[in-house]
Amino acid sequence: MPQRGRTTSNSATLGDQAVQRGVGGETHQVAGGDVASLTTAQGTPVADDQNSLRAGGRGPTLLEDQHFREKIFHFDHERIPERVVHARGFGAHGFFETYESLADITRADIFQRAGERTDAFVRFSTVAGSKGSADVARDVRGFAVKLYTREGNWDLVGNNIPVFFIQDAIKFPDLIHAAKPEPDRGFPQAQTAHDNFWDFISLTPESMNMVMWIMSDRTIPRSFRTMEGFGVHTFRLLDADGKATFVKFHWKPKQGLQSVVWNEAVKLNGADPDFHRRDLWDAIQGGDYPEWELGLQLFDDGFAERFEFDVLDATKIIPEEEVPVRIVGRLVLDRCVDNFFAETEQVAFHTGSIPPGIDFTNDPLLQGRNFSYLDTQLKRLGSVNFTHLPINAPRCPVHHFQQDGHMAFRNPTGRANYEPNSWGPAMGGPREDPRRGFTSFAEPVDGTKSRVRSETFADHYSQARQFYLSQTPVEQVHIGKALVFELSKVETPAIRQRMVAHLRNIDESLAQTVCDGLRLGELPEPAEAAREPIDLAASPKLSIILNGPDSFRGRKLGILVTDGVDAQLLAALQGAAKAEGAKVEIVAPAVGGVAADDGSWIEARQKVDGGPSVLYDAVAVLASADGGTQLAADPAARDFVSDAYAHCKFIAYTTGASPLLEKAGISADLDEGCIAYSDPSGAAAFIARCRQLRFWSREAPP
Ligand code: HDE
Repeated sequence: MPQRGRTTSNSATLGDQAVQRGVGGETHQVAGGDVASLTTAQGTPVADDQNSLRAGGRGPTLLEDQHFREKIFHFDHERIPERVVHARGFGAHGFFETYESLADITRADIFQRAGERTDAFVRFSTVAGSKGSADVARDVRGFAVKLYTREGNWDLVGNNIPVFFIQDAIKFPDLIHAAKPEPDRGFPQAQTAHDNFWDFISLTPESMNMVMWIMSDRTIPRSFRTMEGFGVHTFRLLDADGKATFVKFHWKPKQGLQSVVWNEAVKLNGADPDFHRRDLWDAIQGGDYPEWELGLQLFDDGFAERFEFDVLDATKIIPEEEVPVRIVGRLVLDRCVDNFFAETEQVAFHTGSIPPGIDFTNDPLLQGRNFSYLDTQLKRLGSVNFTHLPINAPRCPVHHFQQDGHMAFRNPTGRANYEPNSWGPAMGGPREDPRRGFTSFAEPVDGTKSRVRSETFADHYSQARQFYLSQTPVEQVHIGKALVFELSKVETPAIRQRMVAHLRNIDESLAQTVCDGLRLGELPEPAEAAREPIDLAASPKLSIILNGPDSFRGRKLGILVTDGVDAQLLAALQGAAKAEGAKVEIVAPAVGGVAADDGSWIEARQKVDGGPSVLYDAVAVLASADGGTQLAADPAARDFVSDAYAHCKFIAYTTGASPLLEKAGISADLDEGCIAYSDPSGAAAFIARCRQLRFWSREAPP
């Protein structure tokens, strides 16, 4: 952990020019030892930081108080513009490790040597909410990776969903305006459940595949650690001879996929608006470093020609069953930031930052993004020199003739600031390098200047149907419920109607479910389709439940205890969770803890109403007979078990907990997901059950 008064590792890379917080060079003695002398930003030691300079004890403040003036001036300018999208984010450092050389496919330096590690920084985010919004909003998650390669930074600025809403970047401002708070009232915050969003979507058939994804549990991930990441667009890899291979990038979480359920998400946002960032912080600080494997879908022109859809259309996936994902490396996040602002807030991603060996395609969304990100960095960070900030600075040599501008930290020395020049190798500065330098794929380009959408982008429903049909029945029910929830918040009946008309082209039974859920009465006529949808084979890789983990590792068990708790039962459960690599949090009627039956004292991490079961992947109620009766009288304890039950969690309980289960209304419905726990030998079996994460049959589809 950084300490005030010491350089953060981030600022340390600035070398001599580092601003060292509170370090004035000089120290002085206070009780307990030497401390650095507080100074102004100009380095002047400060004698009194408690009182502004006044003319007399009750007199006016004097303008000449430069310390006061500077302190308030700086404070007044602390905020920089938040990102126009992806404002709420959380970042961490780590590394990428290449498994094998891919020299036969790409000359990208990062993929040349097996076992080599490259520094990485990842920022996860939500899209629509502002910086202070809640983590578990229903939203797409940004998954932006900066790889500090030896031949320049590579920013793979992706999402946790492999498709996007729109096909052409020119629609991006409209999409985002529609999703963000409505302009007259300034709400709702971090929600798509409002008229403007669904108005735009229902008038934009190309968004239908994305609609299926965002209404699925993909938009309410359990953790950043349990989501996939996708580069979304088709890119190119180029080998040393300039030969190109198409590629789509995937990040596969080693933790397995996992999401929460909607009712849980709603409650989580109240219980812990920082749920996702806290989870990542805790995991990394606890040494449980999350990992993703990088997968490539590689294909050639022949496949691109054969494939049913245009590989330049970012509203489409290429099913893994058609082009398998080749795993080529891993990304490990092993270090939290030292300073949130310096790193997570100031990090500047740009899709245009790609090293030699990687190239773009003509995906019109990608082309638009390449234009946009530099602009946004200038607006947000205020200078063309944002690459001088330590978090953005390449970790390879940088030589060029760009100069000056606001906040220039890296300033070239010597006389030459242009080329060609005749100052010779020693004095003349850098020169272009035809061998190592970046080259674009030599793609012939010819066309009539026009504003047209290619016919090959016209199918808007087939992959939406494929996504829906690839889900398990439980997941299909969740999609239906999410649509009913969101459209029920829409006040204009015609918009609800228009959406159901689209759903009829995706799946008739889904359309009927949503129609019934909204009590629309008659099903509307199907929306007119630019191209008739076709039936595609289901792709099991699209389901979260089918791609979950086979372990409870990295998950969290909440144990609700009372005075008189059986110490042996508790210890056995804690031991079994630890053996699995899971975390345990003790919840009690008071945070001070409880007295166990053997006289030992058990400290709690949460008081029960601050530690609701939504914070945990599974729960146990270890109550003594008296304790169970007391818990039964506490509404927060009743919610603890009834929510855990409603969210299909595994529940272990002692006999003493019976009054609580009774009062919470679940004792008559106890199922195989509720496990009586009266003997320490049952602990391992309970944790083994938790590996399934949820007891889904509890919410069996009707
Ligand atoms: Fe972005 N996007 N985007 N985007 N995007 C930004 O850049 C933009 C798109 C994504 O953690 C902005 O620095 C346009 C797709 C992520 O800092 C901005 C279009 C995908 C992040 C911008 C898109 C993304 C951003 C706002 C239309 C998934 C957060 C602040 C074609 C593949 C990065 C910023 C971070 C951020 C523009 C569409 C991912 C304004 C014009 C598709 C993960 O430049």
